[in-house]
Amino acid sequence: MTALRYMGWVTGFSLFTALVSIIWQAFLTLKTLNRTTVLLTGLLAIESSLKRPTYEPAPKVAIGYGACTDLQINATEFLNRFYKGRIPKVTTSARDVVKNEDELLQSFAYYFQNGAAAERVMANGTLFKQLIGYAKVMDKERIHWYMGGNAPLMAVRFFMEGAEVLLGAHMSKKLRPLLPKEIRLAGEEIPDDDIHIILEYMAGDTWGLLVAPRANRYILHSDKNNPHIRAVEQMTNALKLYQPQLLVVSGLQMMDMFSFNPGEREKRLQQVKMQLTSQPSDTRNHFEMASYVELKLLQELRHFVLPYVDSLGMNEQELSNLQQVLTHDRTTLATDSNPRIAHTLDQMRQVFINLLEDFSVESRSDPKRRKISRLHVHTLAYQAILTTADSQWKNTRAAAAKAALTAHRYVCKSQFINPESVLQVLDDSFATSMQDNAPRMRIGAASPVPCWKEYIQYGRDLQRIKVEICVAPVLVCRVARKTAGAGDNISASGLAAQL
Ligand SMILES: *[C@@H]1O[C@H](CO)[C@@H](O)[C@H](O)[C@H]1NC(C)=O
Ligand SMILES: *[C@@H]1O[C@H](CO)[C@@H](O)[C@H](O)[C@H]1NC(C)=O
Ligand SMILES: CC(=O)N[C@H]1CO[C@H](CO)[C@@H](O)[C@@H]1O
Repeated sequence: MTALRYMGWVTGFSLFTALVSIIWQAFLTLKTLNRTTVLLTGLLAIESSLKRPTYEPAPKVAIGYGACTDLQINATEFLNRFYKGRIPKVTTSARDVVKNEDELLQSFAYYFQNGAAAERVMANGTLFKQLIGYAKVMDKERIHWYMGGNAPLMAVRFFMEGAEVLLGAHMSKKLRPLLPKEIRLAGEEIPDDDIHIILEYMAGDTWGLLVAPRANRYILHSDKNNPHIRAVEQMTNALKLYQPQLLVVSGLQMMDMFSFNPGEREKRLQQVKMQLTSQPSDTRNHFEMASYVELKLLQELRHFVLPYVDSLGMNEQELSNLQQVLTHDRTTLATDSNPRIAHTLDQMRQVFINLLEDFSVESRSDPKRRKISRLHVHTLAYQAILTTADSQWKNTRAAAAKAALTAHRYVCKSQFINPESVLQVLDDSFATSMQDNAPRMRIGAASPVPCWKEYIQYGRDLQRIKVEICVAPVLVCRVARKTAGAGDNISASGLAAQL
């Protein structure tokens, strides 16, 4: 009897604790939901400030170079079907170039388990065709064909933001109709476009014992056209008449050394330099970074491209890589896919300083050099934009907000943002540097996109430059639908807001 009563008491108690815990959970969920709604409302309000008055002419933008067809496949489904049981044991080394199946599987495994974005050259044409053949026998609904290439994707985004657009690219008859007809093309018609195989995975997708820590993609290409950036000359000609406010250079990561005879690549980059230096000073030049693995190519970019641009766009890995090249003349492989804001900001300052120092040393001998005035870094969790204070770049805060909203809309594949589909990644506040006593900024209802001004010192004689930095939280999509190409949309929407 007493035992029964005792049991009843225990059940009652556990029922009570269960109830409390449910209510507590609900309270926490509500609190997060509430915070998301607050941030979303704030970001949307800032975005709406960007509406261009109708009497203002549309900004003119030009973008090079190249185009391709993207073949998007579910990575784990593809590998489990065609490479079942062939998961490599040692996955500690990453490869720049992939020549056979074993190297492909090793290289993929490395990035997959780090959740890091990768773009690799397939130096084996036979294997590349074979992979496309495999993809074609998969269910039609399981594979997707898109227009690809940094330049066309950014071009469409600029067009959607109301800009007038000139694109420098050779394209086939099949690809051209996928581009809005209002976008002007400088380039020729070619019989076949290059294809890029995009292996996409979500956080938690598994291949054997490997688990992806976050959503990302692994891209393989074996391009015949894009490495030679053949549209450069036509574009340089078209630019003489077109005279854009913004010239964007992208797609140079396709210039892998296997596509060139010695010395040939430099000649092509010389053409890019000529295009950049022949722009009047009121045309702003932007370079969109990408995943670069070859140190020599990065060194060539430092010589032919970086000195002649005003602005750079990149993700967190590209930032680390660029910083390593500028300060230590070496490259890094996969880095932390979710770096702290303080760390990213310090790297941005370092890159900014390095570029300013290069400028102050060499601008006397080369009057065409440009002084960097804008850096945009996009990560999964936030957008950070640094601009020289009082420069031509306007709306830095709104540009960061716009980029953050674009990131969510793109990855969730939805224009409408539902607070319930959002994962909160950032805390309520962050340090602005890893240095001791660095000021902290709050992200909240009062300031969904914190901005501040600070001085950056550079050079031996410690010159100072005033910059503005804005950080916008990304409302991270819970269920990523598409990650390849997100960077192009994000960078272009940020740039469009600043013209
Ligand atoms: C290229 O790939 C094919 C098909 O997988 C393979 O038979 C061949 O050995 C590879 N070539 C090289 C040089 O690895
Ligand atoms: C790929 O397919 C598997 C199931 O076959 C699924 O669990 C996984 O989430 C899918 N990944 C992507 C990126 O769609
Ligand atoms: C969310 C978003 O803006 N996505 C766009 C990215 O760019 C492509 C074109 O390149 C558009 O089709 C998407 O709608």
